[in-house]
Amino acid sequence: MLDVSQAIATPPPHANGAISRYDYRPPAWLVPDTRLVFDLDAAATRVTATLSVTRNGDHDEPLRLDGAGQAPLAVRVDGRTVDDWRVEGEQLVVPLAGAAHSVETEVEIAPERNTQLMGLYASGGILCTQCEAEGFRRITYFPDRPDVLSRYSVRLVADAARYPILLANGDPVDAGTLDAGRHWAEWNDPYPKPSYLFALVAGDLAVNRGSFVTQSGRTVELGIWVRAGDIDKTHHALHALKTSMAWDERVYGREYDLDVFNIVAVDDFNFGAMENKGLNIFNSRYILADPDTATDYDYDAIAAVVAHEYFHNWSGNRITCRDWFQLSLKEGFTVYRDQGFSADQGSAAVKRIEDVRGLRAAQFPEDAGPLAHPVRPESYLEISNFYTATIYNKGAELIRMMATMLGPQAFRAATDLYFDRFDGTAATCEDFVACMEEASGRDLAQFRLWYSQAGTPRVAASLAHEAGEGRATLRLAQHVPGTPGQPDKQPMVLPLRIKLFGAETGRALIDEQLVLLDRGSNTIVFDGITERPMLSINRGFSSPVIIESDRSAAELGFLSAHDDDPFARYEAMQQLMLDTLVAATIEGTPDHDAVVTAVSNTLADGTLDPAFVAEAVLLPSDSFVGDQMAMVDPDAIFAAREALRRALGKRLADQWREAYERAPAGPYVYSPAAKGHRRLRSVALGYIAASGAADAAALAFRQFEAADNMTDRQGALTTLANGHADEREAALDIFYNRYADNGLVIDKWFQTQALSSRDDTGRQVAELARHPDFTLANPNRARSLVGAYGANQRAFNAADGSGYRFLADQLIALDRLNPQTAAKLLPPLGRWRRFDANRSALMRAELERIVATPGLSKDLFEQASKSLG
Ligand code: B3K
Ligand code: ZN
Repeated sequence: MLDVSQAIATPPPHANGAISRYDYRPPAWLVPDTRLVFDLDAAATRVTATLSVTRNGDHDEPLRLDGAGQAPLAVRVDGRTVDDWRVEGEQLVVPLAGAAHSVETEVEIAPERNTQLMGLYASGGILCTQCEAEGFRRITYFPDRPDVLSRYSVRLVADAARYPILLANGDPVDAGTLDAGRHWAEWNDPYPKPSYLFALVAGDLAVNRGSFVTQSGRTVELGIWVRAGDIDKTHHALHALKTSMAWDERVYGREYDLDVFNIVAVDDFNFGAMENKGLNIFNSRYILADPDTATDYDYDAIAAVVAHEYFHNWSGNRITCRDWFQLSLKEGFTVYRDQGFSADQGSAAVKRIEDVRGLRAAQFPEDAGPLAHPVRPESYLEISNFYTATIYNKGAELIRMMATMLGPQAFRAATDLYFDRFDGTAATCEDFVACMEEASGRDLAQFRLWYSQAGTPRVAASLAHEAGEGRATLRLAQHVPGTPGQPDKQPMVLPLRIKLFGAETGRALIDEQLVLLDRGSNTIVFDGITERPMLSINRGFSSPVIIESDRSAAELGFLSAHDDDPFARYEAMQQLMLDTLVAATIEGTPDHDAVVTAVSNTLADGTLDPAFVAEAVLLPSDSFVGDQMAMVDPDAIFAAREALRRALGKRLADQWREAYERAPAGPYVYSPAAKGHRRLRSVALGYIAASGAADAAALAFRQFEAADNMTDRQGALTTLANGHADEREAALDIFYNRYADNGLVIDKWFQTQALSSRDDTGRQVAELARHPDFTLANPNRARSLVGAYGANQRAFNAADGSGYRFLADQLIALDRLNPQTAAKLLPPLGRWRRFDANRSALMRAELERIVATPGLSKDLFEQASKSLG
């Protein structure tokens, strides 16, 4: 029997200076109530904080308040100025004699000089905040940890002309005017919350208002706040918010709890959005949309992020995290919830394919590289570095596996129990799993390994058939690869949905079964199988694992056309494409026939949803092919993939033309069916161009010019940007000039060029970095060029190391402004172990240069030093 408890309980060694999850101690002082007064000004904002504090337990510890970058101007205890306080490191330490006191501090901060975009900062004339994870300490002194929950009342004072709108968490209480053109507003949030959920916004904003009547009949006032000129681009977000509110009532029984819910969009934001209680603050790219400027992908992402932040009101705000090691408690669960929401808005199959594609693009490489960490990490230097695909997306897969094992009814009972039991508290991942167990009666002891063991499990699956006996034998063996600090792993619990199909008739030989692989290996025998069976495994991607099966190209081709699970169908096609590309890369002898036949069959199947077809016929990305290989040869992978694209383009020329023309004409509509047609059209256009057809550039340019929406326009631009036709420069210029004053669209202009498959992309990226519109100060812009280039496997890995040098130069410069965003862009340099000696030496040299940079942030230091290994 496996000893799981020991594996979980033994603390691993951690680097000096790192914070360990085993160091958790309850807070020495609690803060039941917090009163904040802000005298707002971009250059100098005065913050007065009055904390009612109570001693937590029997101890004589002083009160320790976290701060960062400011100094106390005054400290008062119970209304009297005191001077026996001290500053230790960045903490303010105040000796207190009694069990309860009122502690008041005053500080002055400078929002306009805050380039890190953490704490209180200025974005295009709007003052706004970002506090998760540890930004509140940059605003005022406070026990800045998620398990100190406090009721906040806030007074905002500001110049009425410059900042006519004053917003904070909770419900508005009162407002009024003052002398000298100033005004004030009071906000009160009755729900105790951790400091990371604090928010305020002051600015000249317009609002798109709506309302929502909750299931118990309360009316909630909704507001989407943006610059006046952007109001017309907020309808989709408002609609998504209302849909999310109804969905959470229906699917999880969760009702909203304040009288108002506000969302503010700002242009300078370190990530997607933030779930501050009653006052979400968003990166404008996840709010603003109209058909002319936003793609279908943008529309989908806006709905998903609006839903995600709204769902946090319960999974994150009403129940928060005890400490930051529990981050996936709120993030993994909330991603799972937003995935369910999006699946319900259109095609669940396509949504699942997109989510798995994302997991494989971001999380699998993380799990296989130097920054691998468990869903519940063991230690960190800088918590901002742990907002990762592992915490979010693998975390969501863990919830999904539990939901699969429990079934819908027990899972809902378990989430009800969790929300009920931990409402108003700061909880742990363990608390969540315990609710899953209690509500279902299922033992999840071994399943908990998913929270503590990093690495993507690999499952070898082989199916044998003894025709005479009518017996099929499935052999499964799992292996979890070693990861940094975790060389040896124990077997995990893998729920695998399995089905068998007959190789001759194609009919189902068994009903779908849920197999739990919880040992190193297992053998499952199926009787009554007279026809030769084919294996459909990990249907719906029921476990986030890598399946290594010995299925032939013929079997994969068959499954790609006939499997009754759409994900399995897609997966069979992907496997076939991967096998073909890996063989072509290694052996250089491409055999395209099986893929061409399978793609042809998929295109010809009139019963399929075009959105599904578009996903199924797309080749795996260069980097996903690279991830399958011990040593990545970016040029060979690129050549193999381009050759296969060309073969598909040429040999299926008529079918691509037919698919291209199939989309019904008419003005833009955002609906699942219309999206599917547009998607397939752009994919078909890409294959027509790949075929080398003489009219491809003209066709793309015609689409570019005729488009009444950004999806078609950007689809055409992407195709043109990959080529050398004259239309390329023309389209890029038209696009730039048309959208010169729209930052979000200019981001697309940069990104499309940085992702280009042309030979000279590296040189173009270097030139674009000198373009007057390029700036590292805006995270979206930095990501659109530097981030996109790092994701372009072939261009970034130019053999002369120019890509590596460019990235390191940009990161060093960005780190001085915004360490959090710089650290996020580092991972492409950490792949050095997977490349040839020349490239890996060049990458290491850049990592070493970064680590040796004087004044480097903790954020970038942690990522770069861990990447060196
Ligand atoms: N909770 C925030 C992420 C905060 C990131 C801080 N570095 C948004 C979200 O996950 O919904
Ligand atoms: Zn989240």
